[in-house]
Amino acid sequence: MRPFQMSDEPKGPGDDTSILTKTKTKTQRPPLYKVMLLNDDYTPMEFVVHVLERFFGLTHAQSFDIMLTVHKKGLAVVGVFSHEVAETKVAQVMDFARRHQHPLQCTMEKE
Ligand code: TYC
Repeated sequence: MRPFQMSDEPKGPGDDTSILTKTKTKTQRPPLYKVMLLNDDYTPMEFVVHVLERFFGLTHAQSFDIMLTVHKKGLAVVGVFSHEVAETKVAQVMDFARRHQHPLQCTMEKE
């Protein structure tokens, strides 16, 4: 038997009825959230530095720099996290500040 029949062969442009499809798999990245610290007139600077070291794993120098940025500019991004981690950080900071009776505010915002 012959390897193919004449009727199997494409005879000209557009005659090949086969359809090529390509599946492009899009990797979904989870949305990220900025966690921000807000300035106020009452929370002691050392307390803010301590919060940054304790809950964000920053060094003393990094924490001091961020605290000063918040103090001068009104707010600063402390870190960028998944929704769940950002929510936990905000809750930890707000709870810690409240327990020490400081008005420190921490918020999150979609990046
Ligand atoms: N402004 C405060 C002070 O002068 C210090 C401060 C810094 C407070 C950062 C909040 O997020 C803050 N004692």
